[in-house]
Order: sequence, then C-alpha cells, then structure tokens
Amino acid sequence: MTTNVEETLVLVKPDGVARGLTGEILRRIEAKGYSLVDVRLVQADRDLLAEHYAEHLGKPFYEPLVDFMESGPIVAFRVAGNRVIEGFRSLAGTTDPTTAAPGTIRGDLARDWGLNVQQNLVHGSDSPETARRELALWFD
Ligand code: IDP
Ligand code: MG
Repeated sequence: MTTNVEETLVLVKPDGVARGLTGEILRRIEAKGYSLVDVRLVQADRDLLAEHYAEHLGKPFYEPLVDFMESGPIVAFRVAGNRVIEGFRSLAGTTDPTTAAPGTIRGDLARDWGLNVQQNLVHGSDSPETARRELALWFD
C-alpha cells in the first residue's frame, strides 16, 4: 500500500444547502475518516461557474446547470485524505440520482425532480489535476 494523501473540492450544491443537507453531507465525509481542511459559503457568479464547468461548455445541460448553480448559496469544502478524490466520488454515487446506489449521498438523498438539470446535491473533483484547478478557483 502506498500513501497518496490528496485534497479534493467538494461542493454542496444549491439544492443541498436549501434542503438543509450540508451537515448530513459533512457528517458522511467525516464518518468515512476524511479531514475537513477549509470551508466557505459562496454565492457563485457566472464567471466562476464558467471556469468550474468549462469542460461541459456547449453540452445541452450546460446553461440549466449554470443557472441552477447560480440559484442559491453553495458550501465549498476542502477535504483531505489518502485517495480522497476517488473516495469522495464513491461516497457521492453516480451522476443520475435516480439510479445512484443506495448508501451513497445521491442514492439516499437525491432524486429526479423532472427538471432539465440533475439536482444531485454534490460535486467532487474527478482527478488530481482537476482538484488542484478547482481548489484554486473556489479557495484562492
Ligand atoms: P459529476 O457531477 O457526477 O462529475 P458531470 O458529468 O461532471 O457529473 O456533470 C456535471 C453536472 O451536470 C452533474 O453533476 C449534473 O448536475 C449535471 N448533469 C450532467 N449530465 C446531465 C444530463 O445529462 N442532464 C442534466 N444534467 C446533467
Ligand atoms: Mg464532473
């Protein structure tokens, strides 16, 4: 076993903050054994969201996604731990909340509301490069 201590960006999206699930999401991160390094409550503007979601520019869900992410406050967590990038993605579950596995954040706490964007409560960085880029955007 090699040590691979990493940091990742977790966002509690506006649906999670509005539903009062910030504490439950942090509880699951801490219960798994990861460490909270920093936290911010952010009202994101379009410039920040355009940079954050640059990889999705031009996709059909891009505009609804940015509108949704701008619709209310977001809580950003900087989280650390060995293999935390992969580990948080596993805690979060797959993107579509209807079919995300029970036991995951999305599987237990999110659903399809029939809107044109998936309100799936959380974002987690998907690679070390993405984590570095996203942490710089949300925390620096
Ligand atoms: P991820 O959050 O699981 O990494 P991504 O593919 O990076 O998923 O997509 C970013 C976000 O865009 C998703 O979390 C979800 O909120 C939204 N999204 C992704 N795909 C769709 C789609 O097909 N329809 C509607 N919204 C989507
Ligand atoms: Mg993603």
